[in-house]
Amino acid sequence: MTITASVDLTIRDITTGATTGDTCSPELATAPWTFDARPPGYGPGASLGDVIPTGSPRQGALPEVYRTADAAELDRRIREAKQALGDRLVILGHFYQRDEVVQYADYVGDSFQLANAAKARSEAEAIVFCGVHFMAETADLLSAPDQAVILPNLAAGCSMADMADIDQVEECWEQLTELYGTEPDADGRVPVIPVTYMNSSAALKGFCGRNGGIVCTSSNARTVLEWAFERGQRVLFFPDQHLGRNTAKAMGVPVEAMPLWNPHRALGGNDEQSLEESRVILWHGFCSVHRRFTVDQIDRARAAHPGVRVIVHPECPMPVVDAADESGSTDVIAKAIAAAPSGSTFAIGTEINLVQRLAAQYPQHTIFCLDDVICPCSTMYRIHPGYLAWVLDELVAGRVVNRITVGDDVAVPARVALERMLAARPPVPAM
Ligand code: CIZ
Repeated sequence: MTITASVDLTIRDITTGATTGDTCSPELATAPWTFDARPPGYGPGASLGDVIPTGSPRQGALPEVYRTADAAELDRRIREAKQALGDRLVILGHFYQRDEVVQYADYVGDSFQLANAAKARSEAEAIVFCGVHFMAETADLLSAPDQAVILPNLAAGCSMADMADIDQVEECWEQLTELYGTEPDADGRVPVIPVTYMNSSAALKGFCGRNGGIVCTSSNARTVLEWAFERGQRVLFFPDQHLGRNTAKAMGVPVEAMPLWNPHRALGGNDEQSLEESRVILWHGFCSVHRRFTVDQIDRARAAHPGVRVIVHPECPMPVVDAADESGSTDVIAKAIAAAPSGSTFAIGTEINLVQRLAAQYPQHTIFCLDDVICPCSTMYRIHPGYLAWVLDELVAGRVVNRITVGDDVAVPARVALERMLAARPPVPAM
C-alpha cells in the first residue's frame, strides 16, 4: 500500500505552513516522541486532554536507535523482520491507525474483525496489534494460549474505555442491586442486564460474563440490546453513552427512560424514581473524537455539497446521528462507500485516518470528514513505526516484549460474555 494521504502528511503541511488548516491541539504538530518523554499523557489528537487512570500501563523508553532512525531505516527494519518471521507473525492494523503503520498490516479492520483474523491465523506465534489496549486484550481472549499478542506501545490506551473502570462498575452494580433486588419479574426477566461495548477493558467484559451480561460492537448493538431486553427489565450500558442512547432510541426507548450514570455521585446522580422507571442506564463515557461532530457541520456540508450523503458513527452525540442520513460502524461506513455509484459525495463523521484512507481508496467519489479540523484518535497515534520496528526486531532476536495477557480469572467470564454476543441473533420477524 502506498501512502497517498495520512494524518502525518497533513500535520507536516500544517507545520510547514503549506496549508491554512488548523489542528485540534497545537501539540498535534509535534512528533510523538515529545509526548513519550513526558509524564503520562495521550498522544496528539482529540483525547489529549483526557485523564489517564493511574493503573494504566506505562511504556518504557524506546531504545535510542529507534528514536533516531529515519523513516527509510525503520521501513527497512520492519520489512526485514517481517521477512525473517514469515508465517510466525501476523500484524493487525485498526481502521483508525495511521497509514505509516497500516502499510505493514496483514489485516486491516475493526477491533472484532481483527481479533477474529488473528484467531484464524493459528500458525502465527506472535500477533502484533497496531490498535489500542482493549483491542489487544480482546485478541488475547480469542486467540490460542500459545499465541503472544503484542501491543507495540503500551501507552496506546482508549480514553473511552478508561472512563469506566471495574471498581466503579462494581460500585454501581452494588447500588443498583440494593435498589432493585435480584428477583426476576413474572416474565422471568431479572431487574438489570449489564452490556459492555467492545471498547472496554477485559475486566468489564469479565464483569458482564459473571453477571448475566453480554458484549456488543457498534455493528451488533441493536441485536445485543434485543437479547438483553428478552432477559432483563432494563440494561446498564457502558462505557459509551452515545452508542447506548442512539441504539436504544432507534428501538423506540424514550430518551427520558435513559438516565445517565455519573460514577462520582451517589446513585449516579439520579433519584430512585428515575432509576425505577429507566429502561437503559447509560454510563457517563464518550469518545473524544466522535463527540466533536456537530449538527452545524452537517448543515455546512449540505449547503456546500447539495446531494451529499452524510454517514456518522453511532458514537456521535444523538442530535448528530439524528441529523445524518445514516449512522453505522466503521465497517458499515466502509461498505456503504464501496457499494455507492461512482461520483457519489460523502461527508463522514468518524476518525480522520479512516476517512482519508477511504478517500484515497475510492477516487471515483468525493469523500471528506465532517470535521474540517484534523483530529485523529490520539491514543492509536502513539503506535509509531519506531515502536513497530522495535517489537519486531525483538521477536527476531527471540524476545517477546509488550505482551498483553488476560489472566484466567478475568478471561474465563469475559469469554462467556463474548460467546453470548456471538450467539445473539436478531429476532425472526413474525409472518
Ligand atoms: O470496534 C471498533 O473497532 C471500533 C473502535 C469502532 C467500529 O465501529 O468499528
